[in-house]
Amino acid sequence: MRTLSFVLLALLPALALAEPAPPAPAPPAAASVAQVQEIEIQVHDGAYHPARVEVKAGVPVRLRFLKTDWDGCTRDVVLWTGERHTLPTGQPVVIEVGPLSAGTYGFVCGMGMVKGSIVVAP
Ligand SMILES: [Cu+2]
Repeated sequence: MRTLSFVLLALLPALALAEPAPPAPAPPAAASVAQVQEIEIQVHDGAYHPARVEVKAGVPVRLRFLKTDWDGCTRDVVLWTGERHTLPTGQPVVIEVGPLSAGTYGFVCGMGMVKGSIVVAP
């Protein structure tokens, strides 16, 4: 019996090593089907967090603004297109921007005081 225990103990490390390797990670989805760059921007304390986001050109962009304070200054956000959205506290506002070409696109609060930008890399 002593010999058998010894053999089992001796085999344990070998058994652990013999575990099958984890499966290889799946390859990336074919041809970026329905790919969207979703960016969450939190709005509080008189600023956008983050105030500067980076995305890739040509891939649709979805902005998700979430205002978490009651400050009136950032109640509205105005996009570079002039489009204005009201941000109710605690309720995400999703804006489908679509694909952008390379460049920098700004957004501001309703008074043009608080600024944020989307930097689109080629
Ligand atoms: Cu403001």
